[in-house]
This record gives sequence, structure tokens and C-alpha cells, in this order.
Amino acid sequence: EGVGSQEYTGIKLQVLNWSDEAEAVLAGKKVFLVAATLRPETMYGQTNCFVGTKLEYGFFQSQNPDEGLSPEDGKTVKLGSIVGNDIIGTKVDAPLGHYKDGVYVLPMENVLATKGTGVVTSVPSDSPDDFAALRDLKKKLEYYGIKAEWVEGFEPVPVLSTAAYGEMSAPTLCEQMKISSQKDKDQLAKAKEAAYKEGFYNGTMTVGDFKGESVQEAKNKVRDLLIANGQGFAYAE
Ligand code: A2H
Repeated sequence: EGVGSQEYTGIKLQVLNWSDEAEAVLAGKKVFLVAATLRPETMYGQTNCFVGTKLEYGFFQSQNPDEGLSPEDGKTVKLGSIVGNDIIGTKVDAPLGHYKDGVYVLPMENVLATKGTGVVTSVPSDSPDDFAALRDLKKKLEYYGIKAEWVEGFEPVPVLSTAAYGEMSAPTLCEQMKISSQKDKDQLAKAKEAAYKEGFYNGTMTVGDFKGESVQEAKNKVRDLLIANGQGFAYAE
């Protein structure tokens, strides 16, 4: 990221139930998918997790079984890898999330191989990219090879409120800007910028442990809570 670096939070999504393809390889192992986010305060609104279908995902042995993947740890041992497509339909725990029984791993077209871990935890209330991609999947289950139960009932959950866009900044912006799919990349980049600025500088939490506090205050508190819970870690990229 040029000068300086971004403060990410790694979110540990524990696998609850593997997809059939992954089950054959990874049955019985305790595994976390690690998602990189700049917005830990939105984790209350997770509805699913995204991966790129063609990307290769490595599996690493943890030094400490409770620590998960530690990027600073030079000694982590790579055990193998699996292609994103083979983990679609895996059920994972979403830390702090509204959907307590877990959420599903789904495909997204715009996941970059070069950013974070290639795992994106999805918050469609506040991320226009996540909202547009999840809506595409719901419209075209067959085309994307998605089972209805992986998306049905997983609606955007309000997390924070802003004067400009209310409690659903991403759906509101996608409608205002006539964004019709995840392929509208230019418009999505603008919507992302608008949602981020308004949410971060003018947002108030409407749910969770820091309800009523400003997003700016809540952000670090939620990150620290995730770390204290053993469900997250801070890192810079
Ligand atoms: B953010 P920046 Cl609610 N490919 O988390 C594409 N996108 C990726 C990625 C990858 N490999 N790895 C992480 N990301 C997403 C939450 C969120 C995010 C919300 C709103 C905006 C937002 C829930 N998804 O990002 O290019 C992750 O999505 C916009 C700032 O480094 C991560 O934070 O700025 C964000 O992109 C990092 O993007």
C-alpha cells in the first residue's frame, strides 16, 4: 500500500462442516479460514464468507492449536492446499455474527489473490461489494452452483447507522447508484468509498457490545474483543 501500511484484523472462521469435496481431504481436522478485514466493527453483520473459485488456498499447521494462522510465525508448516471451488458450501463460524449457527462459504468474482488471505468475510449491510455479490448468487443459484440453503434466510443485518444512508448503507448505495451486479466494478469502487467514509466518520453502532458508541471508538474495541476471544489477530499489510 505505498507509504505506511493498513491495519487489518484477521478473523478466524472455524470450520463447522466441510463441503463434500473438502471433507474427503480434511475430515476431522480443526481448521480456521482466516479472513482479512479493515472493518472489524461490522462483524456483527456477517452473512457468509467469500473465496475465489480458482484461487489456491494453503493449509498451515498452527504452533499453538488455539492461535490459528500467525503470519509473523516463520515456523508455520504448510500442510497442503485446496482450490477455492472445493470449499464452496463449507459451513463456518462467524465470530460475533448474528447468524449463530454459522454461515456458508460462497464464490465471489472479485476476490484478489494479492490481498489479505483471499478469504473475505461478507457484510452486505455495509460493504457494497459483498451486497452485490450475494445478491447475484441469490438471483442465479444454478449458474453459480449454489444450494438455496446456503443463501436463503441470510439477509443483511443492520450493524451501524449513518445520517446519509441509514442502517443499510450498502443496499442503499447500490440502489442509488444503480449497481446491478458484482461486475459493475467502477461504480462499486465509488460506493465502497462513500460507505466507508460515511460509516467510519459519521456512523453509530446500533448492535453489539458497543451499541450507541461511534464507529471510530467501536472499531478498536471490537478488534480487541475479537483478539481477547481468540477469534482474531491484528496485522499490518
Ligand atoms: B472489508 P483494501 Cl463491511 N480481495 O471487510 C478482495 N477484497 C478483499 C480481499 C481480497 N483478497 N481481502 C479483503 N478484502 C475486502 C468488511 C468490509 C470491508 C466492509 C466494508 C468495506 C470493506 C466486510 N467485507 O472494505 O483494498 C475486505 O472487506 C473496504 C475498505 O485493503 C477488507 O475489509 O482497502 C477490504 O477488502 C480491504 O480492502
